[in-house]
This record gives sequence, C-alpha cells and structure tokens, in this order.
Amino acid sequence: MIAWLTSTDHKKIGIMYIVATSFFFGIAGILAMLIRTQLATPDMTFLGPHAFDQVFTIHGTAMIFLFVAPFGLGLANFLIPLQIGAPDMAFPRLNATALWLFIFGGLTVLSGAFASGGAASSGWTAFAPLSEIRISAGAGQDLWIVGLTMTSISSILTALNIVVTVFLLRAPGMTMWRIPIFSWEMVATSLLILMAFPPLVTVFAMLLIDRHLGGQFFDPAHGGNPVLYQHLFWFFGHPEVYVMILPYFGVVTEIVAVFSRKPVFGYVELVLSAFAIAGLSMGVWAHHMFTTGAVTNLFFSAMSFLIAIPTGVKFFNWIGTMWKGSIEFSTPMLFVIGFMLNFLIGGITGVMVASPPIDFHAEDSYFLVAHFHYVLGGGSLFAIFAALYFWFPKIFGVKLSERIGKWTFGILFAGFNLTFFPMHFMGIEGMPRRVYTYPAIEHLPLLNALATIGAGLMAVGVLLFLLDVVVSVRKREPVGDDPWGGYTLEWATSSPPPEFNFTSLPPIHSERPVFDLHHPAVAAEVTP
Ligand code: HEM
Ligand SMILES: [Cu+2]
Repeated sequence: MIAWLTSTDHKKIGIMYIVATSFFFGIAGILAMLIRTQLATPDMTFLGPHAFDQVFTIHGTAMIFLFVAPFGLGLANFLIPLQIGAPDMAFPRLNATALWLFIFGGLTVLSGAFASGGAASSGWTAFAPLSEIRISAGAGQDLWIVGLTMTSISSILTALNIVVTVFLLRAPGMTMWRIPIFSWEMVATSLLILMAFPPLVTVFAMLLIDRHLGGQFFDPAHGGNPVLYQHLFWFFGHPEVYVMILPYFGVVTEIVAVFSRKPVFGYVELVLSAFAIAGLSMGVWAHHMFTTGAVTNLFFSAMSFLIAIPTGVKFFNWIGTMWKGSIEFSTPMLFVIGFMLNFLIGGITGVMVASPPIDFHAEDSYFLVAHFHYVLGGGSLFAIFAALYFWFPKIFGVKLSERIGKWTFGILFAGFNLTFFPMHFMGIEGMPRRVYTYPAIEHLPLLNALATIGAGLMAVGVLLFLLDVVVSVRKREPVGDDPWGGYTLEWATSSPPPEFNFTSLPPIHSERPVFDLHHPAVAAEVTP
C-alpha cells in the first residue's frame, strides 16, 4: 500500500490514474442516472430544481475534468515510456505530484456536495455572472474553482512531462517518424494543454477575485463584462474538446491496425493531421459564442469547418487501414468500430452547429446535448473501453473475457444510441438543456422515456464490464506477453512489465518493431 502511495513508477502512476478516473466516472454515471430518472416522464418531482442543477453540473464536470481528459493522461503515463522504449517518464517525481494534485483536486470538487447550499450548480462552464457570489453564494462554487485549478495545474505538469519524455527519452533507433501514433497524439494533446490550460487557471483566478476580493471582471451589475469570461473560458474550452479526443484517435489508430493485420495506412498523414487539428482548434473558440453577437461569426464558422478536413483524413486512413485487411472482430476492435460509427454522427452534427444559422436554433437545446454526447460518450468513452480491453493484459497480466466483452459492447452500443439519438429530436422540438422538467407536449414524453431506458441499458453494460473485471482477475488465466500480436514496443516486454520496463529491446526499424521482430520475412519486404 505505502509502496503504491509513494511510487514514482510511471506504470503504478498510470494504474492509479485509471483507478481514480474510473471512480470519478462511477460518480458521474450515477449522477447521469439521477438526471435521466428525473427526466423520465413530464412533470416529475424526483429531484427539485436546485438539486437538479447541482447534479448536472457535477455530472458534466466530473465526466470532462475528472474522467475523459485525465484518463487519456493516465493511459499515456502507462504507455508512453513502454512505447518509446524508455525506463520511465522524464520527471518521475513531478509525475507523482501531478497524480496526487489531480486526485485531491477531484475530491475537492466533489466535497462541495457537503457544503451549505450544496455543490456548484452553474454548469460545467460556470458562466459568469451565474457563478458570481451575488447569484452562487455557496462554498460549493469555491470548492469547484479551487479543485479544478488543482486538476488544471496537474494536467499542465503532466503535459510538460509527456513532451519532454517523447522528445528526449526514445530508445536508440526510434526516430521521430517511428514514434507510435498513440504517443504522437499525446504530444499534440500535451501541446494543446500547455496552450489552453493557463488561460483556464487565469479565468478561475479572476472569478475568485470577483467572488471574494471585490473584483469586477465579469459581473455586469458592477460594470464587468461576462463576454470576457466566455472568451477566456472557451479559449480553453474548445482545445479541451480535442484534449478529450486526440488521445482516443491514437487508441483507435493502434487498435485498428493490429486487428486488421496491416500496417497503419498513412502514418505520416495521421501524425500531421493530429497537429493540424491541434493547431486549428486554437482558433475556433468563439463558435461557442455565435449567439452572443459579440464575435465575427463568419470567421469562426469558417475555421470550424476547416477542422473537418484533418478529421476526415483520419477517417480515411482508418478505413484505408481496414481495407482488404483480415479483420478480427475482437472486443477492442468492436469498440473501435462503435467509436467510428458514433463519432461520425457526432462529427456531422458538429459541422451542422458550426454553421451559425443552424446554431441559432440548436444552441442550448437538447440537440447540442446529443451532439456532444456522441463525440464524448459514443466517441471517447467507447475508445476508453477499447483501450481497457486491449491493454488490460499488458497492464494487469490478465485478459478480459471475450464473451462477456462482446455482450458489454452490444449492450453499451444499443444503450448509448437509444439514450442519445432521441435527444436530437427533443432539441428540434424545442426542449432546452439544463431544465429539470418539461411539459407533455409534442413527442417529448416518448423521446425522454426512450432516453431513460437507454441510460438504464448503459448502466447494465457498465456493470457487466465490472463483472468481467472481477471474474477475469479471479480466474487469472495466464496470458502471454503479446496476446493480440501487437505492433509497438510495449508488447516486447513481459505482462505486466518489470520495473524499468525492458531487459532488452528489439531492433527498431519501423513504427512497429514488435511486428518486425515476429514477422522478419514481411518486415524485410515492407521496410527497405
Ligand atoms: C453514461 C451515460 C450518460 C448519460 C445518461 C448522460 C446524460 C446527461 C444528461 C441528461 C445531461 C443534461 C443535459 C442538460 O440538461 O444540459 C448531461 C449533461 C452533460 N453530460 Fe452527460 N451523460 C452521460 C455520459 C456523459 C459522458 C461520457 C460525458 C463525457 C464527457 C458527459 C458529459 C456531459 C456534459 C459536459 C454535460 C453538460 C453539463 C452542463 O450542462 O454543465 N456525459 N448528460
Ligand atoms: Cu468548440
């Protein structure tokens, strides 16, 4: 126990991230079920309006800041040194510091539930003046701000660590163009964090000054400007969206290649598109502000459309990788295919709301809720499951059950679409987001009932996954070091890997050294 709490080993730290983020996912998931219970039928009285506000605020906050984004960093912690053939991260103690800052920051946010007045209730965006002391007086909002400042600083430290590690600690032979795609995507993610999180910490500081030190940055009642809050917040907020998707583009790319039994199609394009997406995403923040009338909609709309191009490149390359491959529909691959289908829908509605005339209708409606859940839930969350199934044997030395895994996938996929597809229509029929109840008009009762049933199915899927973990860990069926026929260096060492990772390294002549090692004849043909 003490060995874990004081560890600076990147693998232990990675595992602790995975455990901590899973805990926060559990909390956020329970809150999601509370939301869907309240919204199951019209005029429900299960949660009152104030409780509802807290519940959706902490749900969104935990999903974004405490689960989807930091899970990627945790996975990176485990994988990057292994993938590039290094013994650890560049700054192991900084790494441990970041982990504990994250955990205590997350707990600080949650502790708001015990404050008088309850947890923060101004949404995951904490828009001013709603989050100002005049309207949100409780300490819950302060704990939210302080807690997220801690997790933000944690992310900045980890991002620094990742960039330095990938640039300086690669094994001999691993040139820049042989770095595995996941590690590349994490470099792009880290650069985004380094650019986007300092403004977030700044806006939090300004909000605290407003709340407690008599500042007047954002409250129009005292001459402040709430649009300034939105600029600073979204200057962080849009890049954050990519912090929550680029790692999973990496996960998907690696898994698709392994289970298509082909090299990644368009390796260089995949790397460049990650940086194109990262770069462009710094210039689109005001598409969250079309309806404020305070920004140049034409510019931000055009920039947002441009992002579809490098994203399309990724889809093209994934399909190219699968093309004529001998595809094996293992559980990780199923989750990856689910990711692609769901993310495609979220991507299409994303392009729609990047168009101001459509956004004026969709803004703050359930259409938007459907859009971002398709990207984050159907996309990132499915990739997280894919990653867990794929790397579980490496991390814990135990393989999860393929039989339960396929059921888990089927139930989650059906449940997800049943929950969120109807939300497009709720939005079109005018149901605003962040409302705690709605009248029995149009098709709202039917659509909401479907969504709640779907959410129940998703809960079953998650429980089934937990069951799978428990059963598989109990059984402890031994797996080899490389159960899937993996490509990258993590599959060259034992499962789980020893301290400092490698006793010897295979020669590195391409971006898939372990494949080359096991199939020398093919490697000789493909690599000059
Ligand atoms: C697991 C099943 C999930 C269900 C049933 C669910 C359901 C909901 C519902 C009903 C809302 C309220 C919408 C509103 O009133 O604006 C909501 C908000 C939200 N959800 Fe989820 N959600 C789920 C998973 C996720 C995931 C995986 C993420 C990933 C990041 C996420 C992020 C958010 C965010 C950011 C909000 C907005 C909160 C706010 O308005 O401040 N949710 N969710
Ligand atoms: Cu955006």
